[in-house]
Amino acid sequence: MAQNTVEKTSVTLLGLGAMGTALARTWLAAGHPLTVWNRTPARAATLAAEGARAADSAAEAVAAHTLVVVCLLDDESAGEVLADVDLAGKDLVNLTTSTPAQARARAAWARERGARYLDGGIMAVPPMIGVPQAGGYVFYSGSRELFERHEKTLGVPVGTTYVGEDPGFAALHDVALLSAMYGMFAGAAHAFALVRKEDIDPAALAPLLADWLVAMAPAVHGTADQLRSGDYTKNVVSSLAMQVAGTPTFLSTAEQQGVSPELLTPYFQLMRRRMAESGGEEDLTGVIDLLVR
Ligand code: FVH
Repeated sequence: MAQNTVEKTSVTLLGLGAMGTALARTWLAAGHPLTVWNRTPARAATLAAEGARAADSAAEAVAAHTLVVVCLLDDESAGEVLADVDLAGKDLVNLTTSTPAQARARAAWARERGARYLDGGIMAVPPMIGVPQAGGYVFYSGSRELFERHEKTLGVPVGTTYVGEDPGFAALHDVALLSAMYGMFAGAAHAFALVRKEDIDPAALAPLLADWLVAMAPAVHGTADQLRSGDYTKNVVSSLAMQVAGTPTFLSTAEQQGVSPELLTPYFQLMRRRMAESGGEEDLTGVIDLLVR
């Protein structure tokens, strides 16, 4: 029988929370030698039973392999865990959620300690890890060379999307997409609130809502096109004037349904301000310029 002689890159993983554990299992399943460390040792023991090597300290885990992946709660915990660890010559991949400024500072910090650095922003929840059809991926930024060297290994748990040499860009893309997600959740919360006291099954509204959000989502391409051209009247489908004229309907409906308008009003106020400043012929894109300080 033919032997599989392709050597799999060894991985050190620090942090075995819900996400770290999910990542670890995919590397183990794919045959990558894996050394793990976690502050609470029981979590490392569970993975040791599944084939990982559990190190007694973060320093011991980092010493084991060149590729070191960190998936901790936040930048502060990453700083604490790595504080006294020798990182010289290591390829440090930090999947801990950070701000762009934290990621840039952590990249400089790693460089000072002799490590190469890649930052990652995970666009997935743990059940999506190891399930390619779930559509999750990780944004990476920092050294392109480092990304390309480890792309295959990093792509084992979930897809990879490289967004540039600036180490802060992965975090920035991560937070940008998640911010849009919260806007969507806010809108959905308002929609469910509107029907809450009626004889309307939320389970019947849900697919209508989901389909509508999916149908509207491609509008972002038009927004991007207008931002690039600087012409916010380009290919306008629903003018700002028309949309501002519609806002009383939304506010009155909320009032009639006994629903607070507090999720809607900030956006409506921005729409009105923009219309007052630049007229109503353009699209909603001008609101973006009001947000940028
Ligand atoms: N889980 C999710 O849905 C999201 C999806 C998107 C990406 N995030 C980010 O991933 C990072 C890790 O998240 P997680 O889900 O693994 O988080 P937890 O299950 O809470 O595990 C946290 C791990 O961090 C360890 N830890 C926390 N503080 C310290 C510290 N001061 N020193 C050392 N380790 C620390 C914790 O250890 P323990 O509590 O088991 O001892 C866990 O290993 C995160 O950035 C998300 O934003 C997840």
